[in-house]
Amino acid sequence: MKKLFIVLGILAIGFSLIGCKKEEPIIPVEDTTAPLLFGVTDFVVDLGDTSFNLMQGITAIDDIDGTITTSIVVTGDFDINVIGTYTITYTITDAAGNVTQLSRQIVVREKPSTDLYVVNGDFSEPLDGSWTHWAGEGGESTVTIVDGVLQYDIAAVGSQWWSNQFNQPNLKITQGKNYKIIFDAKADTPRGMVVKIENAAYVPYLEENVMLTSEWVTYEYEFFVTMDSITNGKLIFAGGTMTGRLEDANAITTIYLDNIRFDEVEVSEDYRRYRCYHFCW
Ligand SMILES: [Ca+2]
Ligand SMILES: [Ca+2]
Repeated sequence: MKKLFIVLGILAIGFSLIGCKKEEPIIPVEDTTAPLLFGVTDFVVDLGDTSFNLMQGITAIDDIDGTITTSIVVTGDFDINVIGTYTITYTITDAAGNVTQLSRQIVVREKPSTDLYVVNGDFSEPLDGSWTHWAGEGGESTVTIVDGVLQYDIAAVGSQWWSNQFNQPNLKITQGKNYKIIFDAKADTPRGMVVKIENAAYVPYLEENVMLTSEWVTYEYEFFVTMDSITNGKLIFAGGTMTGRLEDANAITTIYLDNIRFDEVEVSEDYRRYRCYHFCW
């Protein structure tokens, strides 16, 4: 009898061991890693910009579930038609319940002015009342509008860079603002031109030497105003002598100008880097 118990006991242990082996569960890989949210960075958007939506540039990826962008839950008040700073929160949950939540601030701001500070920059109107012309110090030139394009005939370069001037007076320039002057230009024969914006004391807010080619080129120059605000700034396209400024740039030729714009713009990263050699703001 004792032996029987022992045998049964051994059998029971044996079966239980076999049973254990058979019942051993297949443990699934447990997902303990939360998904990742991309693109949740602070953003500035113009008032009323209906092309913007809160999911623009936002994605979510999970280690197990893959791309789950469509499962992102966006919370927070937002109104593209009301200026203000909004905090928007993005929440993503994977199938295993791991949650990632990030917030960002979205600033709805007044749209930067794109007013044409320059009047008649496309030469759709006569020059009188918007543009002025001057030649002296040996310079000789004339300006006329032909088919909506300014023709600036240089007959003599004169002794100064400013011996020939095509100007627009009374520009409003405000300290602390960032501007860009944009224009299309060419010359029958490649030639230099000085683009300058100055105050009544001839102090430059912007001064650039431009080498015009025989092909139309759109030129853009950005500048941040640290000097005083003025309402009598003068924009000058000068066709005098370029000696000391540009080599082989004094051709007697015709300069063509069109689509002159002077706009307030956001500081570009390139310009910020450039200016940071001198100072940062
Ligand atoms: Ca996961
Ligand atoms: Ca035009």
